[in-house]
Amino acid sequence: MNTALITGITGQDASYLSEFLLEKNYKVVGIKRRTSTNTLDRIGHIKDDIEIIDGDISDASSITGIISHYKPDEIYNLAAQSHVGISFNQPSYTFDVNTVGLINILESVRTFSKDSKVYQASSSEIFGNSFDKLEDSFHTVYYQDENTCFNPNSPYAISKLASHYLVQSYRKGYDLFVCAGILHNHESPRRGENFVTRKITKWIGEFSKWTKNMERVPKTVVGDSIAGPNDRAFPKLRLGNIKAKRDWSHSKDMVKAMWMMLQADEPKDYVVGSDCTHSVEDFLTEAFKCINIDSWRDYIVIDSKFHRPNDVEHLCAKSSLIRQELGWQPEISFKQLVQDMVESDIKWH
Ligand code: NAP
Ligand code: F7E
Repeated sequence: MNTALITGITGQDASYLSEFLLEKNYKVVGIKRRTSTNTLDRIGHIKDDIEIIDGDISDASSITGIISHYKPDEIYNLAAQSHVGISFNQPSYTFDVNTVGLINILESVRTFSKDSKVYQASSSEIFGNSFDKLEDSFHTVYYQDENTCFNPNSPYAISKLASHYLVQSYRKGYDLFVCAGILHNHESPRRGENFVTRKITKWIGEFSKWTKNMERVPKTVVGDSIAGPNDRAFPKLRLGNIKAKRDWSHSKDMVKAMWMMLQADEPKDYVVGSDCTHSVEDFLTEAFKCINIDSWRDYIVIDSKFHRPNDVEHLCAKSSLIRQELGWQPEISFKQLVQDMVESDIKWH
């Protein structure tokens, strides 16, 4: 039985990856950091099938102890301060977790467990606003692939780019099986509530509950709220840059790519995504359609609080390399993803 060690076991991707690896009969060991409240919600249904151990990737002794003890066949480094907006306010912490954390893992592998294969969660954010261009007589497509220049513009992106180069350095320098997946955005009903997609679907879930027994959906505005019957009001959804475009996939599809990269003959870095891009406005259109509202602009407010000092305006993967070389294919469309998230948030509230 193969052993897989997953850092960030309480996160979105780790929950789907754990389900995927358990199906494949792996022994799954997950590292969970110390928190004052319970963070096992996403893996509650499988927690008895996983070995969960306390640890923090920013603490070298903690990671060395774990890796030298388990000598795992595969290590998936998913732990991160993963919020781009927050990284502007917490840059050193972001580096401690996202960059120093990886050094702790790679040093432990190099010293105590040279045969462990390591997957590093890189990010399309490392491209920043850089893209390549494909033109034919009908379309112009702006995309990022393995040859696109890196141009990171947030502390998060810079911490992930430093880690990306660390992967290449340890692979070349020490002949370790280490690879990085440059994953574009991926979401699910388990997505953290302060990322834009989940923020939208969670609001829709709460709004649907509020309007449940009303004859028609209200849209009269009083200040920044929507006025309902009997003087009741519901706050509008507050958002930042809704023109930004992202390549959104389902997390379930992405965790398969992570595993495939560790089954390859050679360690290599790949760009992964759906190869389609949508704006936050498109996401709003699709999500509000699920509750039969076309005029979503009546229900939102643009709030400068959610604007970033620097934002990435356009991300779109060109993931032909992983599709050709490893046979990876996404199965869940953008529309299905949005529906899955809205339905789940309506059920939940
Ligand atoms: P997520 O839901 O935010 O999960 C991050 C996990 O890291 C959580 O379990 C968190 O624990 C844990 N963590 C944070 N600091 C830690 C520390 N010091 N030691 C140990 N664990 C720590 O992120 P995700 O969406 O699943 O993403 C997984 C990885 O892929 C991340 O590295 C992210 O940066 C990267 N990535 C994500 C996307 C995306 O669109 N989702 C795209 C590209 C790359 P708590 O539960 O206690 O907070
Ligand atoms: O923002 C805009 C925001 O925070 C998407 C992480 O998983 O993917 C994720 O990073 C876009 C940005 O994700 C709000 O300005 C508008 O343009 O959902 P997000 P992200 O920054 O793309 C990458 C690939 C990762 O690696 C990261 O770990 O939406 N936006 N209004 C907003 N964003 C948020 N969070 N909240 C708003 O109210």
